[in-house]
Amino acid sequence: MKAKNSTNYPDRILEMYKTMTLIRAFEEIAEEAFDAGLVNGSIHQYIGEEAIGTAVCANLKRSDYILSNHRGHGHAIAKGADPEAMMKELLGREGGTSGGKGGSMHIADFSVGMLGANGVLADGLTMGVGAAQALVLREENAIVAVFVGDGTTNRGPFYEALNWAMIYKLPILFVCENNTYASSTATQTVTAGPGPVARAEAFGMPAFDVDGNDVCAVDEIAGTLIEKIRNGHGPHFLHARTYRIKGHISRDKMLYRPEGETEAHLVNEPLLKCKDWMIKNGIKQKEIDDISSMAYEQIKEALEAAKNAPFPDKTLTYTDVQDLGNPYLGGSS
Ligand SMILES: Cc1ncc(C[n+]2csc(CCOP(=O)(O)OP(=O)(O)O)c2C)c(N)n1
Ligand SMILES: [Mg+2]
Repeated sequence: MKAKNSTNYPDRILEMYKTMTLIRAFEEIAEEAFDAGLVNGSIHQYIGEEAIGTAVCANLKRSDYILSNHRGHGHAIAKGADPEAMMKELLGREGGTSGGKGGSMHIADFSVGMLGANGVLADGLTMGVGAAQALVLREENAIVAVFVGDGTTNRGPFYEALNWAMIYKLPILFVCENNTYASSTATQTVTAGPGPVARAEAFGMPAFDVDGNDVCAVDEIAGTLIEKIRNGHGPHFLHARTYRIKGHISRDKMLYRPEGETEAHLVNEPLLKCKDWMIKNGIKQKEIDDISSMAYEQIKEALEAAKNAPFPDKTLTYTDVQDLGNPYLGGSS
């Protein structure tokens, strides 16, 4: 691992390590809550992929926007969403980021520019393009980053989004998180051609590849690309190689994986890599351990607060639902 410049390192690495640890703690404790029957639906954990969301968002401003996907907890935390409100959302409680009515795949916090997680693969891409188009029309000086899984690059909207973004030269960064799998399928076995970078380049989009487990490497390339986007150079594409350490959803026993594969990847996982870097660069073990304890403490408290929060009042069932009516069926338009 190599840090991009010496000016504010290692403070910057420590900050990113804090965020990564908070995400890890959130995902592990969310799984405990799920196993205890406190979470409806399913949860898709970001364990092993923390460096990507963390380092990309470290280069964004609060006034910038992100669009996420079904594996969105890490993106939300990295963009500054409140983990306690997120935990309440997972448990369907009052005070959740979406009032406790959306759950894991509908976490959004507009106050920090997190425009939403999303259960429909690739919809974040097209919505991200819409958001970037809106920024241009409103002459707002901000950019959008969209996170997309490797498997999702085989869906049609991926191509529509890249095409539109290039045609209108929109201020958007596409971040492909290649965690090797799409549910139970090894993505490479269902993906023609050389991969996502070549696909983005086919649209004339500058596209780059990075070790997604190396928070410094992601920080450096994301910083460069985001600056280019801010300076009016249009869409860019970042392909981050990583590995989904856990199952597709928390219940997934991963019977489709070759024996020993997960273990082989653990030596490369981003928190471990970052810890190695910090030790080699003079940060004391105690400081690292304290960051970790504080993160787990914070998330445990978030879970307690969520457990103690009431469910949303049933009179709110039909609020926050977009229903503009259908003029042809007698509704208002
Ligand atoms: C349009 C659509 N098709 C299928 C699914 C079911 N599904 C949810 S996640 C997933 C795999 C996604 O893989 P990838 O894009 O690599 O993201 P990852 O889960 O690895 O982060 C599938 C097929 C869905 N949610 N939406
Ligand atoms: Mg994947």
